[in-house]
Amino acid sequence: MIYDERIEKMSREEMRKLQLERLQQMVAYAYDNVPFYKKKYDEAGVKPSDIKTLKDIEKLPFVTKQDLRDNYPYGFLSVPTSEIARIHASSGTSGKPTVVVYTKEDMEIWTECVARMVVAAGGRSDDIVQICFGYGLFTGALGLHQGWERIGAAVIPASTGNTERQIMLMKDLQTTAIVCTPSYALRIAEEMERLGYKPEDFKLRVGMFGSEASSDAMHEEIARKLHLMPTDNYGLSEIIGPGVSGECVHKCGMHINEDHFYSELLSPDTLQPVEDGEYGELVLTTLTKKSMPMIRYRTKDITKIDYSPCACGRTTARMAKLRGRTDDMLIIKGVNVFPSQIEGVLLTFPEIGASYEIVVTREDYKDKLEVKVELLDEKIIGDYGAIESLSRRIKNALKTVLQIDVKLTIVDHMALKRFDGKAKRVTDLRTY
Ligand code: DLL
Repeated sequence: MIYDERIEKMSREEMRKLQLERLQQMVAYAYDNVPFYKKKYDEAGVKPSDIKTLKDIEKLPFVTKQDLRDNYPYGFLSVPTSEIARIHASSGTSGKPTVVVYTKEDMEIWTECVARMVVAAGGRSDDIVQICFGYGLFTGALGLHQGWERIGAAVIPASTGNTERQIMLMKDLQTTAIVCTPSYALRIAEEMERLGYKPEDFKLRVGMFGSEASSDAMHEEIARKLHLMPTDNYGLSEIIGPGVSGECVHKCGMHINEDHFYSELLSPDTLQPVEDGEYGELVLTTLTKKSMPMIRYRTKDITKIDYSPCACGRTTARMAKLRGRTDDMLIIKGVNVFPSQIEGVLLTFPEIGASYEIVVTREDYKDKLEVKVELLDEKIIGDYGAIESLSRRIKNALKTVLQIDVKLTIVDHMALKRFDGKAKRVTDLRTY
């Protein structure tokens, strides 16, 4: 099944033509309505009328997450606040989130984009779907919710946590589809086993997983343990939330909603386009967003793109599973964690030194975060009760900021590695 054949099976020439028309309109719209773009383009000496081909997009400056922070909260808004229909936000380093807004029209586009992905993933109107993403400012839960609702499915807004209760709902309400992070899907499978259930005790058949990286092996394990068809889907708050791209059941890359999002792949070093088929940083441009146009937004996500037609009949470009990110943002159990957030907490404890090390591992598909710190306070060296109490206080403070559990290891002063140049604080041992 294809949700919108006209778009999803469009020839490459037609798609390129549609993208160019929309890009020209979007650049002019942004220039006229968002002072940020006017200033940047004037400084760079480019005018909206310079966009004569899609390649001309390369003349335009980039937008980064820092630009969004600098213009917090409404600096990129291109409509009066009275036209805002929804506000979401993603977590940030400084305690201030990145705010993203939608007009009624944007909400409609978002819903359509997710509905296409749901159908591509095998979703049907007779499905009962349990959304196990956190409802709130995060775009994941409501974004997927709207798309499933649009195709006529029954939606259970279960939200996150309380896995035993999730499983009870899944069984009693005869859930046929689940939406969550891939690691949470495995957590559910583990808990089902512990409770003595077998996959046959459930009616699950479809799983849509996203918001964090997952490997093919992980999907195979989910399929084996939950007896469902798992697919991956990708998105980011700044662009729309979930709905940028999603796998079909052939699982050979995530189909990009190209009529709404124009993608470029650039070398993060030279910022020039990579060769066809090579990995590069994904740079996205919203072609239709009314409230907060994003033109050449640097996602920092590394992927590659395949333009060949897919066995499902869709002609839209497919992006490969992400290979990583160019910046230091870690995604742990689906939660965005910046080393600087950890550093901020550690610095409030005078008993420990300024050196620290962050180690991320993945055991049984579960992310684990370890933070190593050095004990400075000579008064408590050898006093195990005092060290234990300090450790508990640091762990609690980290949990409050990060919202995930941290393993804290306190080592002797000078036991951690020192650096001459730039310090490497993070060791990510996950292989995905
Ligand atoms: O995670 C949007 C989303 C929600 C996508 C639910 C899919 C499902 P943010 O919180 O802004 O938005 O985080 C965006 O998460 O730049 C990627 O680094 C990462 N990410 C999202 N989807 C995937 C995926 C949502 N399928 C950041 N695979 C992005 C790997 C992903 N990483």
